Amino acid sequence: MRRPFARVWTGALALMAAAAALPLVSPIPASADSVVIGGGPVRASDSPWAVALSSRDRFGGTRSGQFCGGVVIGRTTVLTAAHCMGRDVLGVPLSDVEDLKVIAGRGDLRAADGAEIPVRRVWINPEYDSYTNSGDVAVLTLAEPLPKGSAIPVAGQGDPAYEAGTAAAVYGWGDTTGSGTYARTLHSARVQVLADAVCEKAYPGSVDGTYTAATMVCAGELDGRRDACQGDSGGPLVAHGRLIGLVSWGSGCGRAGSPGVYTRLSGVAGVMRGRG
Ligand code: 4AZ
Repeated sequence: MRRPFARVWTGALALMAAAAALPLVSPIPASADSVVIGGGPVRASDSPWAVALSSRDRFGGTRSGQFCGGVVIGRTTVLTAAHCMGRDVLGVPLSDVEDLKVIAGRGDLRAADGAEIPVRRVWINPEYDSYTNSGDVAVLTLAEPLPKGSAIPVAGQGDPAYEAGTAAAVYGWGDTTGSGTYARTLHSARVQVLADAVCEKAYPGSVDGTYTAATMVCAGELDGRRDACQGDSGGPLVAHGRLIGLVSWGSGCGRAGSPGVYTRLSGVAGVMRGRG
């Protein structure tokens, strides 16, 4: 696949999973100094809806097996990116992953606090297109409910939180440098919702994907610096206290002219409602 994170895990499989530091795969390191890219650590209790997806079998135990992010939208319902459930990320078909879990209430992946809840069911958006990256969402149903107050509301169609210029924040345990430095604690970066035209220009169609305004949100800063990165995929983009996006893709991390691209929740709500 095209995403550096995916390429790392695909080739490496479980052997590499145990390694503390992953090799640099992205050709151009981001300029930023700290997370997600250009953010900082946050308390997990302040964002209980930000969860980690884990498989120790696939990714080793050093960081609780974290490999993607997720977002709690109901006590047994977690959203993530469809591509996080794919072979390019997991290294094997999803059906071969026997210990897929959601980790909630744990900011520090080396700690043992919070809850680890097995995933009972996975729905992958049948309209997900791995070439354009459109419709990059999956719904996980948990075996047990998370505590009350864990869920974040989802911004519906027409919500002003989607408007360009809106202040937003992205959360994750992913690469903080663009060079394979995976965070041990939950980080967040402030970004802004950018006009669709910015991403339409940046991503008119290439091996990375094609920006499609109906199903994607463009966010970051015009001069780069603050962004999501490898390992943040599936995690939340929040504005006005509501979920507007899931970390999906982009070209590199924190680069001027290459904003982050997120799954637009209002754009996939219809297909999610109809899931069987
Ligand atoms: C990834 O590979 C990825 N800068 C996630 C987010 C971004 C780029 C790549 C956005 O998971």
